[in-house]
Amino acid sequence: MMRESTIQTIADACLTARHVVVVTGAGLSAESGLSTFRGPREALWSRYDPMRLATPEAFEQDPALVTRWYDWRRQAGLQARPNAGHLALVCLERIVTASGVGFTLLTQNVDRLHHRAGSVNVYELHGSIHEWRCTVTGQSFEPPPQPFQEFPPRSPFDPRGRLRPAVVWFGEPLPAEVLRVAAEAMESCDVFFSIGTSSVVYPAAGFAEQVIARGGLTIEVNPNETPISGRVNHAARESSGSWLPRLIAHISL
Ligand code: BJW
Repeated sequence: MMRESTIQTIADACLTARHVVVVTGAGLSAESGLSTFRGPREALWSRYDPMRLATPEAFEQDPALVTRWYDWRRQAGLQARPNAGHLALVCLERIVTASGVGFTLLTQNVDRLHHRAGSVNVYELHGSIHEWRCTVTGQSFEPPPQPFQEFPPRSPFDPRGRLRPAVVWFGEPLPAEVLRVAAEAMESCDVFFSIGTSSVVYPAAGFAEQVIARGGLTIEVNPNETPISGRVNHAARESSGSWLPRLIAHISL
């Protein structure tokens, strides 16, 4: 468990920083009951083959399977509630911005739990599972919460169209505006948190290295080791739902 004095150092750095940037991954939502992608227990893809489900090729080959899986995850997301980690990040944003420090939250998660918790300056790197897009017109919308009745769902925009989740699959570009915000954030960031991500999927996996190269303070929160663990200044081998509230207690003191 990370020492209180180390957490105090990190808390002080947040209040004197120019720009605090947080990158989150599926581990942050694990304590809301949502499965992670990789990792020892309950990982989504230990039961399903990712290459069959999260690529444009998989959707082309078996759109029924892919959309059924995403609708199942959409339902799970709708029933989940933000956990102590999400709420602590809301507090962090409020406290640092009140002190005149910039704050940007870049999430790889598609579950919208940061928004529902109350985070404001949050950007979705990999889209949202709550938005679905027409394969013909490219228009997207938020479907009603009830499960779809057919797979793949019919598009309301064009009779020839089907719906796919507006998420970013392997080999697809991230939203241009979000990439621009992320690039700017990396340029000005002097305190960087990597929370609940295995740090293997790019471009997010490369963010920590950019901050390290510029001499910023880097912190990882993850019960397990990742490729960046040995590179960051501080690695908290703890769950985000327990470590982040400890950070807030030190900032609020
Ligand atoms: C806890 C916890 C607790 C558990 N508390 N922690 C450079 C080098 C090599 C390859 C590439 C590269 N650049 C691009 C690539 C290719 C590719 C890539 O990265 N491949 C790698 C696998 C090698 N990247 C892409 O294709 C990206 N696109 C792109 O770069 O486009 C360029 C382009 C430009 C122009 C034209 C065309 C293309 C797109 C990547 C999209 C990723 N999509 C997915 C699916 C999204 C939809 C969905 O949700 O289904 O995103 S894949 C999946 O992985 C999902 C996640 O967001 C992402 C990351 O996973 P994450 O969040 O890290 O979760 P896990 O499960 O891996 O880890 C959870 C962690 O939590 C674990 O470490 C646990 O220990 C921990 N944990 N409990 C704290 N309580």
